Amino acid sequence: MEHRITCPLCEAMCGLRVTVEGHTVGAVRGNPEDVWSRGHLCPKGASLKQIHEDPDRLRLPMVRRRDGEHVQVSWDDAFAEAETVLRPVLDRHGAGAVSVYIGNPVAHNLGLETYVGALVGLAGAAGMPAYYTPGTVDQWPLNVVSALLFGGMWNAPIPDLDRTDHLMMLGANPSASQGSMLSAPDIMGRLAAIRERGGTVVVVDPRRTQTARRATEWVPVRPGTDALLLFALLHTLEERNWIRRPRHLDDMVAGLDDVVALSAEFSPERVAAATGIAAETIRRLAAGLADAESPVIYSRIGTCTQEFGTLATWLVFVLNVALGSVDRSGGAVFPKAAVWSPMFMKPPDQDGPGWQFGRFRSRVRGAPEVLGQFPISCLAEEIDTPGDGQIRALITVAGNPAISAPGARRLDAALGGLEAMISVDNWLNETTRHAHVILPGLSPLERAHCDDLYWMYSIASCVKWSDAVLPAAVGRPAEWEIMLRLAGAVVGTPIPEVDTAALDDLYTQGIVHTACQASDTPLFGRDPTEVFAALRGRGPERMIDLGIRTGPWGDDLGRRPGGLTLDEVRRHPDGLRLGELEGGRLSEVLTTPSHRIELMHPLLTADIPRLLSRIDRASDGLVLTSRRHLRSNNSWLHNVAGLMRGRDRCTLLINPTDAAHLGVSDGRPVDVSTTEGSIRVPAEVTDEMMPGVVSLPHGWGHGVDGTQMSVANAHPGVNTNVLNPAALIDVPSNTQVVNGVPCQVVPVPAAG
Ligand SMILES: Nc1nc2c(c(=O)[nH]1)N[C@H]1C(S)=C(S)[C@@H](COP(=O)(O)OP(=O)(O)OC[C@H]3O[C@@H](n4cnc5c(=O)[nH]c(N)nc54)[C@H](O)[C@@H]3O)O[C@H]1N2
Ligand SMILES: Nc1nc2c(c(=O)[nH]1)N[C@H]1C(S)=C(S)[C@@H](COP(=O)(O)OP(=O)(O)OC[C@H]3O[C@@H](n4cnc5c(=O)[nH]c(N)nc54)[C@H](O)[C@@H]3O)O[C@H]1N2
Ligand code: SF4
Ligand SMILES: [Mo]
Repeated sequence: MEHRITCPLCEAMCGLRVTVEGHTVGAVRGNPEDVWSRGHLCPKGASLKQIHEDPDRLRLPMVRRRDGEHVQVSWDDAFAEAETVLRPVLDRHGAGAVSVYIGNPVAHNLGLETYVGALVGLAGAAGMPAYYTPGTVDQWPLNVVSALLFGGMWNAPIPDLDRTDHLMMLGANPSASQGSMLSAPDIMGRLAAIRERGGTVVVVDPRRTQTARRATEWVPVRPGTDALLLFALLHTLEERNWIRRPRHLDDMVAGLDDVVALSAEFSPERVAAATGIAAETIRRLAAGLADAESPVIYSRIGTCTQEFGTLATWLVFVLNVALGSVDRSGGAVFPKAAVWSPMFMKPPDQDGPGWQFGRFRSRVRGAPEVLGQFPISCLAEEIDTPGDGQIRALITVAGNPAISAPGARRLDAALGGLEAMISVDNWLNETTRHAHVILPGLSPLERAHCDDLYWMYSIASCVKWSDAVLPAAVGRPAEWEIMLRLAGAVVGTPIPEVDTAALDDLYTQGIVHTACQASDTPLFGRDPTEVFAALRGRGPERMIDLGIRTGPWGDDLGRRPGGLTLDEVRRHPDGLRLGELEGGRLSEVLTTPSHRIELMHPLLTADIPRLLSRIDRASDGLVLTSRRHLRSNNSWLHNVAGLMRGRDRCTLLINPTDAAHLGVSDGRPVDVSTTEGSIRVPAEVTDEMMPGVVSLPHGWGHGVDGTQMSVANAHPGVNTNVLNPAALIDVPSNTQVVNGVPCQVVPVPAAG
């Protein structure tokens, strides 16, 4: 039997065909009929069978015995044990001593994505001070800039890849990542198509990645200085009178002249030394953008997780405005998501017309919150620093912060000291080894899937629903039910006694209620009782039914007969393609107070002096950056043997000039150190790195005691976040700096 599903492993959302004989998975192939991806597939998607069959993947919960060893137990015993460890903390200290860490796979997991909100929502209402996510080692600058400029933190235009004639890309390597905050199947094919139709692709990156190799031009940039480059581009556009002020943006933009005025200080000559890019190159890049019919600039993690991530991300959108490209075909266009998600609502605690920042501070370092979050590196100190409000219990949900958070050593130690730790996770790994109880979810082939968030960043309007390929074992709870159980526990019900069906109704009613009162939702003004009664099913299916039916093609809960419902979407296993990326949507998508794109904000301008002081700063010497690989997924696909074949990927990339200068030889170990820590790793000498910059992949550092990852542990690699300092932050957004970190590299003398 053949199933048609959507791959839940990355933002490309490829359609797959999975054959099954009995309960055994046969082949996994790209689905050529999928309306969205037309057959595209990468090695990760092809390994879903191996992920499912991984003998190390947990099928039963585990509890940690006194001697530290984890043993398998029944679900009843696991829930009882979770209650036993969690309740005393709640009784003694209340929810103020509890926190939650929400990891990356949550965004690709229907049940977790729709129900993790129940856990953090109820825990927050009960007094949990903050929850943590890898957002602050990822896209938080984009969220901040989206909120300020466009009104919603998940509301931003994406490059119209299929129509642009000039794409400038900074800090992104889709040849590995397959696209991020930009969903486009076969993104490399689309970049090639830009060049085939006579267009230009410019890649700004300290590393000549596979993406850069296939571009028209690679521009090596000194890490952390993109904001200087972007300001100098704006400066040049102004100087040459190349700023475009098209009619469609006339009344829709506020503050362009003010930002242009700020760019006066950033001439190409002035930023050349700091960025490592010659003034004439900057002027030529500006001319390339100005000459293009439909230029667009896109940036991603390399320009977020750096010293000036917020300013760089802001300036990308400023330039897209200055080039007249925003909301215009071929430029930076707002996708029209077919599925509405409650995530898109402004959080109810942000009740004013604008966005508030710094409404509360972290206990230990006094970090101001940004969009409700502290830097991820605060988690360790909040756990290991005694006092009122100390975190004593942690729930991790599909996350591996022991590897993914900067200052990783301290966090690893802190996790070991928790009074209660519960992990909802499918493997016994570097983080979950500290958990008193591990509650595993189903494999990607055992659960239904439907994306919501990523359609907000997609190059076409589609909707797809995937039923589970294989049945789950009898009695296994779904992850959304686990979320409800833990949520119920935090507000007082013993975990085994939580009535998940009743709590599901309450939670869904709560969301409906809030959405009916929020002016930025399609439910605004409607009767919540009526809305709830119109929904079908329960759990995540009901949530997605709500999202589809209130989306632009939905049946508006019965008011638009013939419109989409989840039932209708299910009848189309190859998906529904509803519309293409189109400009002309600005007035519909902006939710800023002025109903314009607001380019200026004190949070942004307050950071300009810090950027100016970067211009004349003496060289940082050698700096460390991060990278990804096509055959990994952050920290958790190293247990798939098929993806681990080939040579060691956890190496320090270093330019031949630096290597010669430091006495580093290819393939030989080096000691890398920073103010935070040091590690030993093999060097890979390659001119794909610009001089002065080294690169390590993130997500490694396996082989730790007490883990059950036989393949990963045989190829452990080292954890780059042992090196990335907890205290290095992009100030306005609370984002950790993992690109441009000063480091020393010393060759390890050969033994004997
Ligand atoms: N130095 C440096 N650090 C970085 C980055 C970097 O570029 N450089 N990148 C950052 C970024 S962008 C991110 S997103 C983070 C990632 O940070 P995390 O989200 O903390 O880490 P992941 O490696 O994605 O961990 C995924 C976890 O989910 C579990 N898991 C996998 N599938 C499932 C499932 O279906 N259900 C459940 N319950 N669990 C599951 C895995 O076992 C693993 O424990 O790392 C960040 N850290
Ligand atoms: N196969 C695979 N796919 C993934 C993931 C994975 O681990 N493996 N992770 C997923 C996740 S969670 C995310 S967030 C996305 C991220 O997706 P991308 O943003 O495309 O991330 P990377 O592939 O890490 O590319 C970042 C690039 O930034 C460059 N860079 C570093 N510092 C700077 C700088 O200061 N300036 C500039 N201009 N460039 C810099 C790096 O050299 C690198 O080439 O990928 C997702 N997709
Ligand atoms: S590109 Fe992403 S969605 Fe497509 S098969 Fe690979 S991992 Fe899955
Ligand atoms: Mo990420």
